[in-house]
Amino acid sequence: MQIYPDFLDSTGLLDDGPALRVRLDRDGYLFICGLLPARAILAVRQRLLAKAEADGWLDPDSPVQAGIANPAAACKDPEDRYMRVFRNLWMDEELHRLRIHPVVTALFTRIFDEPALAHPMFVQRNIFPQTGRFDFTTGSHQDRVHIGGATSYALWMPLGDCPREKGALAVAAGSHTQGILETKVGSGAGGMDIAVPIPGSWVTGAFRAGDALIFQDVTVHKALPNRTREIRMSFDARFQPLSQPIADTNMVPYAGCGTWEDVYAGWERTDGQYFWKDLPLDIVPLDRSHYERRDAMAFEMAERGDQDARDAILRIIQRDRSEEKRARAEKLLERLDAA
Ligand SMILES: O=C(O)CCC(=O)C(=O)O
Repeated sequence: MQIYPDFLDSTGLLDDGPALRVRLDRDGYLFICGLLPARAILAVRQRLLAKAEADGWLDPDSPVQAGIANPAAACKDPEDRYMRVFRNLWMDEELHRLRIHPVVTALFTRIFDEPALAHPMFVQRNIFPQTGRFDFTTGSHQDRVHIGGATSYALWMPLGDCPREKGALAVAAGSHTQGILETKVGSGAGGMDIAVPIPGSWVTGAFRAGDALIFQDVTVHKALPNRTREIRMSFDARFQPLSQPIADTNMVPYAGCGTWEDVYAGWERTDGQYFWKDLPLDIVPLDRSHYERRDAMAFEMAERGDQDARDAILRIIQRDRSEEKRARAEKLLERLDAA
């Protein structure tokens, strides 16, 4: 197995917007230690673990805070049994407040040299341990095809310590200079992996609670496999200069989590709700051509009985706007499952 070098640590540049910008332009990523207080991250981890435990995701014989997975519960986005538990995790109010923490907003404002917009939509991930039967390791991909709009930047943070073997994220430093690369159907998060040789050089590292990885939307990245017994919990949020267009799909809650009213219904406090509502936003439609190409490939693979199409077919069933595509995907899923 190839051992990737550690991230270049940019913590020392934290207060220097122009230097952060130069480094982000050069490498396509920034790694910053202790961006958020560990205690804030661990508090959210505790909240999500309590919910995961209540819904059977954790080993009943281990302490909740250890986050040890119940192997029988292993599941992944967008399966129904994942979504049933995940919804409740994603809606967590303290989790939502992390991406608009004043330290985060100030950092992106320094990087952009103008007010930063945190996308209302963000992702929370729960990666069960890799086994012979189960694997949901994120493959090599770029975010632009999913996020659209103008150039945006991801903030990836594990909810708790995340050594490499727990499925830390890796980025291909310098891979952001070649634009959008050709994709193929993938089985990890996002469902669209890079199909061509990846430019740049892979780097990764061990994260402590509060450490942050920031990367551009065409920087190729992937996760390392989760070889521990724990569920790897993390979140990733997107940021962009406020003056730039944002795709409509970033304005709604995570697919399958209802409306913002549904999300906020269970919150105890209102701070952080609708933080974007008075901002002068330029909302544009998402360029769906990348999804259309992925779906055409997935249909063709599924027709041939290729099980690697299964996750993309599931995504079409759960998330596509076209009834006709959803119906075709349902039939193909039945066939794949019967095979
Ligand atoms: O956490 C993961 O496994 C994937 C994260 C990712 O792909 C992203 O933040 O864009």
